[in-house]
Amino acid sequence: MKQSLNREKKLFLTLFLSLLLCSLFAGTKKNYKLWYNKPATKWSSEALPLGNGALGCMVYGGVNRENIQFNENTLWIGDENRTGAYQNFGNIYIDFNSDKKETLYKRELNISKAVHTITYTQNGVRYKREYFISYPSKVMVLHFTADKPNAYDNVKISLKDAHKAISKIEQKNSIAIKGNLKDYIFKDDKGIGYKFYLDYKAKLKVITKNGKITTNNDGTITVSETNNFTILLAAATNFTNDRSKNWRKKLPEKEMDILLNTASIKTFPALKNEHIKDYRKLFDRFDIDLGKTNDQIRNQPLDKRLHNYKSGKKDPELEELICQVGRYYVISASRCGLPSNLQGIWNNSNTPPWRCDFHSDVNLQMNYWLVDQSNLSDCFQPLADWMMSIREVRKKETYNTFKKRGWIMHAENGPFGGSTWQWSKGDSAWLLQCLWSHYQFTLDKKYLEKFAYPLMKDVCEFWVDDLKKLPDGKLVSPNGYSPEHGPREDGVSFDQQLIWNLFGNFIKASNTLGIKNDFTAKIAEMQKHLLGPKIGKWGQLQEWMKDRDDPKDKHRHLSHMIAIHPSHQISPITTPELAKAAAVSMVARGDASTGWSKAWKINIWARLQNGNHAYKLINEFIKNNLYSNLFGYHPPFQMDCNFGYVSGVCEMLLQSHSGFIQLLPALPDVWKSGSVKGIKARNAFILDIEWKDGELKEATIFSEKGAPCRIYSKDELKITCKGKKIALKKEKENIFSFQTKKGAVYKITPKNK
Ligand code: FUC
Repeated sequence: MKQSLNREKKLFLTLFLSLLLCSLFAGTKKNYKLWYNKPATKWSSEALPLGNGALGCMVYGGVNRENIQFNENTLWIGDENRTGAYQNFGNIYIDFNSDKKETLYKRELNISKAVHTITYTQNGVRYKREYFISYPSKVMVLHFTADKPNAYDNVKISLKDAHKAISKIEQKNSIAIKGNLKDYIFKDDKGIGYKFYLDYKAKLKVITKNGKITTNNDGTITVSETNNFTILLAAATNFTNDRSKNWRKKLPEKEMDILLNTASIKTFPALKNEHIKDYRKLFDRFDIDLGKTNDQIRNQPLDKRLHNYKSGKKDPELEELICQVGRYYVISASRCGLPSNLQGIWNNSNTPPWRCDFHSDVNLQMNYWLVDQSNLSDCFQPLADWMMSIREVRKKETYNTFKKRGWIMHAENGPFGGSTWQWSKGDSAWLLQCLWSHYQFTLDKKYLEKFAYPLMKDVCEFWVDDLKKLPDGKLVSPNGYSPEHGPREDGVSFDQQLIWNLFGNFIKASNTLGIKNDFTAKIAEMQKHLLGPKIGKWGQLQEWMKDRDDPKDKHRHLSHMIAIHPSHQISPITTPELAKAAAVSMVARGDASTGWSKAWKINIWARLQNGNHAYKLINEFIKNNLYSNLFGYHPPFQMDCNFGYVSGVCEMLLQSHSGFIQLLPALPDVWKSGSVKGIKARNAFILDIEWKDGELKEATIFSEKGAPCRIYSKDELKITCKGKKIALKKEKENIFSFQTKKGAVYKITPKNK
């Protein structure tokens, strides 16, 4: 009796405490979840991704057999002459020695914590699996528990290599696969084998508190008589992004053992807390609220929710979730090593579509548009590192082919600078637009000096040597190509707009670094003479120097729109006539297209300040270009569109490309009231913006570096800092400015409210 009273007291206390906690955190951070009530059967559309930037995996969540396919982001074939292909690493299989039917199955990826959970009941036992890939501990962690003793018996764990290396037992509780890609004959489209091969190794370690571990002759491990075991996995190659070392270092086998041993000494809760704390430092910086979804729709599994959305049901929280999932992919795929490729870091094939490469005629750039905007600047560095590492390879091929200084690339690129398929002359300038933009968001001068500036200078040199003077004195790119579209000829808008952008940014960068010399003067002069954007016979923005655009052309590439997004040569505020022409071209191209093209269109319509058109594309993208695991598709699966969607949403809520900030420039009617917190603007500002009934309610600006702030607004605004009114300087019609202090927060409200 006394015992049961005590139990009741305890129960009451627990309930009270959890209610208290719920009310404390209600309305603060949300737990974004992707959940389903059946295991995945298809890799690209159903399995769910985890990653720490280097290691990635896709989880199927099968009940009697778990399948975890994994990658390491440097496992590539290729060389300095050819793109090569990103490779599958292998699979972990766990056979549970049970074929009973399960009930109450749920698999759930919590992207607020980057933890994947699977729960089910089988034979009266409640089972739970928790998986994550830790950035601080650099290992994959798979943890298995059950609520009855000895619930796991005769569970067989295997590690299978995707290149046929034999699985071997090491140290009585570990399985390793180790190989060199030369053992695997890879031939490209022309039947030519690759000469450059990397060594690789993956190793998993099994730990159990109270169970038995036995090793088997076939290189597998069996776990028995326990209700608690953990699998840890580390994987690496001998790749290093250093050409002077022939791209190779020693295979870090010892380091892998140290990682596995260190992690195995920590308890599972300690490993998990360390991982969540680290992940949330990045993820929690940005929050978005686009409206409320009704409970009935929200409480459905995600596949059903997507189905409902397709049938026309409103689900603003799903639109929000797709934003956050894009950020989740960035944190999982771009924290170290190589940049995000066409599939982030996830790939289950040795001959993946488009080699899973660094496609530079729009796709790689799109992967990085959202990074600074959505407050993940720390995840940008892999792109800058890769650009730096391939520099000399690119210079060599460019010189051998064109006898010009500097460097350009073809559209398909690998980690060793091998670049194939079509020459796409504007691509390197386009990537440098991303690198310059990263400086603008962070004002990190050391980065500018070390990475962006020297690379910008290289590519400026190419164009100084390559540009051709027309009889009227205009400078054009000779024999250019509008990706992947039209004839090769002089003065294509793609090249012209990118060179204008590169030259202008180079001048700004030189001024920032206090560099003034003959070369900077030459670039400034040449920029003035570049052939600029032209309006053609049907009022369109011309894609080519010749007025040859076909109004029926529906091509997915929108290369003549770079001036609007991501560049700023054209905007409705600064160049309204050209912006109108761009809208004419965009209407003619239509809305239907591949995933990434639609995502780019969201960004372009946002820049054209047409929120309702941008939203139309958001709606169509969700309906037509997302698998039920939220991977975007071209088709096939291609992650650029997931990333482009997020930057599109950011562009609808905040723009800062033309030297001033504009709040809510393209708010669609459907997002009546809402907020975004932690969105970044150029000049190192972090903003919270709240709107109500389609209008700005309040915003705050946090100034990271104390830069001057310019704001564009048709309505008069009141700006205060710690309650004190800030005097604003009117610079031009609708543009006013004030000097910020480093670390200060400024509150903005409409004056008449
Ligand atoms: C570009 C696009 C294709 C595809 C490929 C990976 O070449 O034109 O549609 O997305 O990249």
